[in-house]
Amino acid sequence: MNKILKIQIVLLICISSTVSFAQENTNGSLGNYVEILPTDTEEEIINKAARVTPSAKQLDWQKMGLTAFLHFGINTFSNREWGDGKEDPSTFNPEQLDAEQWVKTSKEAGMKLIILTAKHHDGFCLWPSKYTDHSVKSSPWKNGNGDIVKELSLACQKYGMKLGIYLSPWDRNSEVYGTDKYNDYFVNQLTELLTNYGDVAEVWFDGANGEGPNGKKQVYAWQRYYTTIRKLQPNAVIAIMGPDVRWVGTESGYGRDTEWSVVPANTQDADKIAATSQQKAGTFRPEVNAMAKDLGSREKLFTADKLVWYPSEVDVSIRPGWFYHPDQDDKVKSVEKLLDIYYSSVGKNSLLLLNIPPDTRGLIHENDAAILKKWRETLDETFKINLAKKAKMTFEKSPSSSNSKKLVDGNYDSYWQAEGNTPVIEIQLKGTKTFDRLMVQEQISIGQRVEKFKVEAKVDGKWKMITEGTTVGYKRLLRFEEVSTNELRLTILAARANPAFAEFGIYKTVGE
Ligand code: FUL
Repeated sequence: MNKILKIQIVLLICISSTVSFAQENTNGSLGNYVEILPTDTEEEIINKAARVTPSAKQLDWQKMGLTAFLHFGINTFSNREWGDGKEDPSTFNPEQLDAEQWVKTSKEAGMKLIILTAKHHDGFCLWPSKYTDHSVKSSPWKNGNGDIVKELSLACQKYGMKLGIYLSPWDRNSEVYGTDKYNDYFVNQLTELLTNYGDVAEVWFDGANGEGPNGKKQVYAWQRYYTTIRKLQPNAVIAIMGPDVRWVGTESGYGRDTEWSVVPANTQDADKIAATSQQKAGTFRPEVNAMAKDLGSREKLFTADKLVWYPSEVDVSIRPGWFYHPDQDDKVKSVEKLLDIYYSSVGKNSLLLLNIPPDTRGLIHENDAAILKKWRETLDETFKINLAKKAKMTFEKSPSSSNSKKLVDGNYDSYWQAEGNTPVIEIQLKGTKTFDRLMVQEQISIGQRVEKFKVEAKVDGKWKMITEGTTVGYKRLLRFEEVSTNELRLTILAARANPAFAEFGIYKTVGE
């Protein structure tokens, strides 16, 4: 290599490393994990926690807000929740299967990604895997020439929807389950799914781990699975039994009031997640509630040796079961229930993964589709107009900040950052407004910081508290009695560092 070229390369490396160093320092972020040193004081730990931020793929994932789950497979035809792996593939025949209907229905409901159960615990594969005959290729559907993962991926590409894959680690059909060979089998299947179907944005591993053929349990090669995914789909998040997205801990649809996305790293331990996951089959499972009350409080962080950004995903089914059962056609959750779930998941710093199971025809049932449509219309009506859009904001304790427009511009990326930890934002509305919903979003690329806040409205010349809360995170939605005022204020009562806000809104419900 000639000298000039060498110097140029060295210079280029220097420039690019300065650029990334400078970028990291501009907003103070430490990346999506940080080590805690034995010498760190409590104050230093909190300061570090406030500067742990999502990776680029975690941020993209969070911004989706709403995603769809499709539980579909041999269980749809045997009318069961958990198959035993002995099902006859000849029973699988969704004659009217229409992946475009799945995608259109989900898209109209506001979902940005669809996760398909490519293989559930029964081991039956919805794609013609080279590594087993227990798949669509042994079924009468399309004379064994069909591929549901392919149909879904094409439909997703057509309608601008992202694709996610659920591949059950627990496999009750595979003969090699319970041996090392199963890890090869699993990696081979992962490789097929992540190579042949375009971009995959989420890989979902549930925690159920049951018996093998001889009562054996599988020792899963998690790191090997993760390496395969990172190599084949570097932009995919790995959820639940994985390092990027955390199961909220319940299948009820209701997240925590206090939801921290920064938690001790041992929250990611596979054994711990598996222990709290579902252990029995069944459609009504109130026992599936392993939601620890507190994961990320100061006390939890003080005893950690590493902190990670590990955001919460709330998964729930629109029906009592994860799979379609005809006797549940009249048990589809109501619009009111789904609204309550929305406020209690998306509105509490989580992402909502809503299951809509296709039926034996291979279609999302009319009842589910009708409810989803009404639910979306109601949400759109409520959040159509931000009544604070033309407000004038003043920032007490941060007098030099003036750009209040950034909080109401509908653009998450622009934000206002306080100078101190406990700013007060006064909001002068343009005339008197009546509202009963409030939204506030932290700019999480700076960090999740708010620990406690309250909102007051001036009514008859006096400040009256209308709502309060603890964490904000990516998005906090609050519901309260309708109030009319032309002046309100948001007070941050406690925070881990000076918070940054991306958006603020007040709304009046219509038809809720
Ligand atoms: C669990 C599974 O056992 C259920 O059948 C369902 O797939 C749920 C989403 O995950 O671990």
